[in-house]
Amino acid sequence: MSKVALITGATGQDGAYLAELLLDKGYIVHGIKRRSSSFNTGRIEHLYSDRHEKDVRLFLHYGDLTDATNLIRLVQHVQPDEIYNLAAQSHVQVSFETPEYTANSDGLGTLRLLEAIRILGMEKTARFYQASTSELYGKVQETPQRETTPFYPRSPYAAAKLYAYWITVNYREAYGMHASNGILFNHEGPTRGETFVTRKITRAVSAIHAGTQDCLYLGNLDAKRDWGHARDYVEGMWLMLQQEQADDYVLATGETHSVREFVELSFAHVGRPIEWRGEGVDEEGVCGKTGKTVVRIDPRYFRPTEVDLLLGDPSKAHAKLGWSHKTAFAELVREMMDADLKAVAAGQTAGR
Ligand code: NDP
Ligand code: GDR
Repeated sequence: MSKVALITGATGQDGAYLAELLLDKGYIVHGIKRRSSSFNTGRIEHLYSDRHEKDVRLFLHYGDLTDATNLIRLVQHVQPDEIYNLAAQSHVQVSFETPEYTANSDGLGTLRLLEAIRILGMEKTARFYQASTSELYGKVQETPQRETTPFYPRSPYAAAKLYAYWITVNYREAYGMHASNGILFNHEGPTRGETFVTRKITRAVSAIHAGTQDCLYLGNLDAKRDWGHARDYVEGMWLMLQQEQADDYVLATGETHSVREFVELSFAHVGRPIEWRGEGVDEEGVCGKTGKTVVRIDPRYFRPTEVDLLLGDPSKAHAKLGWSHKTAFAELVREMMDADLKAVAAGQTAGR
C-alpha cells in the first residue's frame, strides 16, 4: 500500500521539491494550495495531471493555514501517514509589514494543524514535520548554531516560527505525537521566490547581461548566510519522519558566505566587472552610464533588526539521519545563474 502524505505549502519552493521526492518514492501526495487570482501552481505543473486520468498520485486541495475548519476537513479526508507543514508567509522583511498575518499563518497555523490531528484522534498515526528555521537563532549567541543554541528571534516571522517550534515540541511531549522540527538554514534553487536575495541577484545579473537592466539595488551586503540547495534539504525532511523517534534537527552546509560574495560569484559567472556604489544617484543621475554594472545600496531593503550571521552545525543530522548536503555553494550559484540566463534568453522577463 502506498504511503499518503499531506503537504501544506505545496506550491512553494520546498513543497514542489518535496512533492517530487515523495512521488518518486511511490507516495500518494496531497497538497494544499491557496486560492489565487492567477495561477500559483507553476512549480508543480510538471508533476500534476488531471485527476480524471489514470494512476494519478498528486492531488491538490484549496486551503489555508488561517482556516481551522478547512484543515480539519482536509486531514480527515486525506487520512495522511505523514504531514509536512511547509506553508508560511516566509519572507522575513515582509513580516515587518504584515506582523499579525504572519503570526496567524506561521504561528497559529501550525497550532491549527496540530489540533486538527488531535481532534481527529490521529496523534498516534500521523507523523508531523514542522518547517522551523535558522531565523530562530537571530542575534548571534554562538557559532556554529546547533540544536542546543539558544534562540533569539529578530523579526515577526522568527517570533511566529518560535511559537510554531515550541508548540510542535509540546504536542510531541504532551500527546506522544511523532512531531519533528527541521531547523533549516537558507536553501535556494532555480525556483526560489524572486524577492529572496539569491534569486533577486541571479535574475538581475541575467537581465543585466542581456542588456535589459542597468543596475542592481540591494540592502545589507555584509549579512552572512549558510546557503544550501532546496533539493538536498527536502530529503532531510523526509528522513526525519522515517525515524523511530521524533526529534529536532539542524540541516545546514556548515559554510557561510556574505551577500556580497553571492553577488561577486554571480557576476563572475557572466564575466562582467562590478562597480560598487553607495546610496543616492550617479553624477549623471542614471545607473549604468559608466559602462560598468552598478550595484547600489537602497536603504529600503534594510531590516529594522537584522540577522547578521548564520552558520549551522549539521552534525546531529549527519550522525542520526545519515544526511548531508550534496550541492556546494559555487554549484548552487552556477545552477541558479544558468537557469535565469536561459529564462532571459527565452524571453521570460527578469525584473528588479
Ligand atoms: P515559499 O515562500 O516558497 O512557499 C511558501 C508556501 O506556503 C507557498 O506554497 C505559499 O502559497 C504557502 N502559503 C503561504 N501562506 C499560506 C497560508 N496562510 N495558508 C496556506 N498556504 C500558505 O517558502 P519555501 O518553500 O522557501 O519554504 C517552505 C517553508 O520552510 C516555509 O515555512 C519557510 O518559512 C520555511 N523555511 C524556509 C527556508 C528556506 O531557506 N527556503 C529555511 C527555513 C525554513 P503561494 O504559493 O500561494 O504563495
Ligand atoms: P532570509 O532570506 O531573510 O535569510 O530568510 P533573504 O534572501 O530575504 O535575505 C538574506 C539576507 O540578504 C540580505 N539582503 C537582502 N534580502 C532581500 N530579500 N532583498 C535584498 O535586496 C537584500 N539585500 C540584502 C537580507 O537583509 C538578509 O540578511 C530566508 C527565508 O527563506 C525564510 O523563510 C527562512 O526561514 C530563512 O531564509 C532561513
